[in-house]
Amino acid sequence: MELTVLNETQSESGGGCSSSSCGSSNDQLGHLPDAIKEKVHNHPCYSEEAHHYFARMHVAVAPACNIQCHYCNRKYDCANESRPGVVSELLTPDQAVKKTKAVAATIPQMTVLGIAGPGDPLANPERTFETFRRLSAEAPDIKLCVSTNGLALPDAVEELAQHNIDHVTITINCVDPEIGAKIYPWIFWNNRRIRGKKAAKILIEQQQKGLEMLVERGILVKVNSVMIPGVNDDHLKEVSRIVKQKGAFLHNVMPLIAEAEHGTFYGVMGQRGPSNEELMELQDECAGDMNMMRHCRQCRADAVGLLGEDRGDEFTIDKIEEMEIDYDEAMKKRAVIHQGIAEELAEKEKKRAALAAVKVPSGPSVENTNFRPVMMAVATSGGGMINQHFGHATEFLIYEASSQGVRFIQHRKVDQYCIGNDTCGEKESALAGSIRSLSGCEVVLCSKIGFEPWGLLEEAGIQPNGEHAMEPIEEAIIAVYEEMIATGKLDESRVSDTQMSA
Ligand code: CLF
Ligand code: SF4
Repeated sequence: MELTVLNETQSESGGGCSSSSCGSSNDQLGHLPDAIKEKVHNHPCYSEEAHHYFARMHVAVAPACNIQCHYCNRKYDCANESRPGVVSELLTPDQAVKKTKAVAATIPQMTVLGIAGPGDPLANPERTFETFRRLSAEAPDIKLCVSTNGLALPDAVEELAQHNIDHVTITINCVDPEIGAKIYPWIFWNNRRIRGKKAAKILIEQQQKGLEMLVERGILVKVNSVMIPGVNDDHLKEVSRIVKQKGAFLHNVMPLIAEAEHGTFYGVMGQRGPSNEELMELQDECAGDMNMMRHCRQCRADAVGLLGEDRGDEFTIDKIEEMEIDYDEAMKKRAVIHQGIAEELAEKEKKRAALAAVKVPSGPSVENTNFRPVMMAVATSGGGMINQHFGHATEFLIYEASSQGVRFIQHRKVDQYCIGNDTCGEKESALAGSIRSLSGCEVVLCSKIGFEPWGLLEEAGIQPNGEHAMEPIEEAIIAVYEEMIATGKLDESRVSDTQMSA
């Protein structure tokens, strides 16, 4: 048996295209043409692997919106690309350019500048395009990216293409106006407010037209969809099928975030979001039709840093005004660091190829045998390594190991139990919350873990493991899975290939 790291297509087909059978690379980008690989290899949202190494930032230059979604109110970030939370500062294009250069000089791993709100970037075309125009001239080594609800997209495609914007996200929650009317109470179109099914129909037509126009021009399109249980959850499989057919590159199904305190319609009405399991199930079902993004962090419209971290506080307007930036010098430094990451990734790829040739050392009975998949949680602070203390994790990455290999499934947010207040019970509840968030996992890999959480995790049937600290994530998961096989932990679930295919 060979264990490898699966890309989305391979995992979907049940491991049908392994490296040994077709010679393709096993990383997530291995199956793509070179021109597309070039566009996505350092984009943290378009490449799952890149998000461990490269950072993105958003500049909040777009306050207005031309539609209303039931999961948003204007006081909060755009739920297209964010979690609820007001943006700290709205920027002018000039401030946005300064901030981008300051971040790029300070965080050389920053490769992508996105405009994602807090309203809709294309409903604020002057501010959005002024920012893009200046950045494409003054910071040419940064990729530009935009996220939109799609209503104004067809009219903006030419200008997006002119500024070399290679990545566009459209939030498409439905292709049926009946369903759309339950998500969008109104749109603002041709100087009029339009409501109900008629509004949803116009929005859907504009989104689909915009998608087709972008694909015609070779611009990569990612489609975001908000999963709203009981409203569009079943329907999103159809959305996935259609956008794939039209040439979208990636589909990102995100969970609805709705809390009464956000003041959104859904929040106030008690509309629930999906559970981790429901989200995973839908993503798996949609994956039959296209590549799925599973590492989205629903960023704020002013997020800065690696996905999942937010360093925005380091770059407030007053702080960047005081910074002296020599951008030419910064570009040289960035190029060296990017080259170093490229070498590290090439090295990782070589190791993957070597791993693919490793056989599980547990005797002939393992050959031609499948074992049940095992879900494992990982605490990491980036770099694709197991390098975080269990108690410092604010999220866990969830992987599935199976006879076909390792695949990333989702991330789960948690509160840091170790900064909770010992005296008022917060610590216990945060720890209990962390353990609950790992439901379904059998192992948690971290760099270190305290005695108390160790015991509680074991009681919950989750094996803590600190033996693979500072090792690459996939290699460690493969090693743990192989050990579980070799020590007979998966014996009760062993199924022969003949039974599997029957
Ligand atoms: Fe920003 Fe969006 Fe560009 Fe990424 S985010 S505009 S594509 S640079 Fe990324 Fe954040 Fe998810 Fe968006 S993790 S919310 S998908
Ligand atoms: Fe809010 Fe974005 Fe919807 Fe506009 S498109 S209402 S900003 S979520």
